[in-house]
Amino acid sequence: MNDRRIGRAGFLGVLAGGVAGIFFANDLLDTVEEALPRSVRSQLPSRKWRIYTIGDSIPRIDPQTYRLRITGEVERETTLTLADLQALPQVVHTCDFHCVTGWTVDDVRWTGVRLDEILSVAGLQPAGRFLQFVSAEPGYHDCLSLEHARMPGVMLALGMGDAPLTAPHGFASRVVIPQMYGYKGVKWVEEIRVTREYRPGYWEQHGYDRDAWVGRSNGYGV
Ligand SMILES: Nc1nc2c(c(=O)[nH]1)N[C@H]1C(S)=C(S)[C@@H](COP(=O)(O)O)O[C@H]1N2
Ligand SMILES: [Mo]
Repeated sequence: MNDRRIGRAGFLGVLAGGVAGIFFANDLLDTVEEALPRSVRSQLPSRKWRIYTIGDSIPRIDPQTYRLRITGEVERETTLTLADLQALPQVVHTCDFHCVTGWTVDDVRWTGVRLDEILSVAGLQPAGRFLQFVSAEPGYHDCLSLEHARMPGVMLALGMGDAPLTAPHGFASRVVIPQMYGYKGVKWVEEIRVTREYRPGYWEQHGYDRDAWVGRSNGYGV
């Protein structure tokens, strides 16, 4: 597989091969959109979420038993409950959301916790340079440098709009990186591993860029 420029067909081909779940909110509208040339489609008003999983069901996480583990290059491996996360300083950030396959949702209001706040609970070791986010969905994970984890708006989101995340959108927590495509934003996060080396994420193992800059990666503009 071409490792730099994978078109929409390539992405969907991989999805089909991996029996991924795509749940369309409105199949008819999608079909119409798909039939249009990309140049026209990109001018349509926005638009709606597609819910993605790599498995065949949506993980259902119990708020009472949910735990986030902070492991690896930290001073103390730490386990946080949802209440612990909610007790950390909360931030709000509104930004557009872009999937690399070409769909966008405008003005998403995320609420959550900056990654540095979470790391400060466990204490970073100097050798730690990357954060690997591991999903409760088996097989899905991604990785981010500490430098990129400190960009504006980057957070572990607990809420979308005025409400907690819904299960399809990643309850209890998901990664938000406004500057990068959606595949970097792991849903159903249950572990943050601080690592010395970059560990390529699920889509990166299928040829996608590790730094998924919106508009500059994978041959897509927005
Ligand atoms: N665990 C997990 N996280 C994931 C995915 C996934 O399949 N599994 N898909 C990613 C991709 S490609 C996108 S575009 C967004 C989609 O977010 P949504 O499902 O809330 O619309 O989730 C990202 N996070
Ligand atoms: Mo995506």
